[in-house]
Amino acid sequence: MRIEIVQGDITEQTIDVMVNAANGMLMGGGGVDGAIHRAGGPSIMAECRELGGCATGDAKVTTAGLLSARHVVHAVGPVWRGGARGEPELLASCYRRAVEIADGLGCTSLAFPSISTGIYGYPIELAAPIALATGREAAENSSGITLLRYVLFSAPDLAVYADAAERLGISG
Ligand code: AR6
Repeated sequence: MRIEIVQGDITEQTIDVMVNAANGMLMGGGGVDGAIHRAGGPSIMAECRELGGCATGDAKVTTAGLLSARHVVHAVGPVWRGGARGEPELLASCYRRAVEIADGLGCTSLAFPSISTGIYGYPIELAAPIALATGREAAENSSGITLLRYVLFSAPDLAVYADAAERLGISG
């Protein structure tokens, strides 16, 4: 199992499963969600409308439209409310569910954005170790996941993830 930490636009990745940082309505929005729906085209939203929303900490799957992926897994991260409202568990659950869903579909690779650390305000220094450790654990418990790629939009965000990876003994 390989873990990659890269800087870039997640919509430009070629991967089995592209993970979206969605909201509970699955109705699109700004940030990475807006970028995925823009680049993927309207078929993804048409499928999202049929899913009936998604609970925080969970994820649901659609096809990937025009993206270079087989599926988009729409994960709903927690809004940061100070950290004592279950945010760490809910964030971990997003990464776990995304890996489980991908594995269940027979996929082997996932690309993640930094869920909840944009509009939802989760401090990235706290989110990065959860994203990396939970993803790694879920992949190790999976039957066939061989690659997790964390795609960070900015150089400072990349540095935070690289630092967290080093602390966790993950070599990029
Ligand atoms: N590729 C990779 N990362 C990106 C991209 C991109 N194209 N665009 C933004 N990011 P956010 P959240 C980074 O706000 O905090 C939406 O409206 C961004 O810099 O996209 O989970 C949804 O509909 C940040 O580091 O997601 C929800 O309502 C990270 O992606 C809400 O935002 C996540 O930022 C979800 O908020």
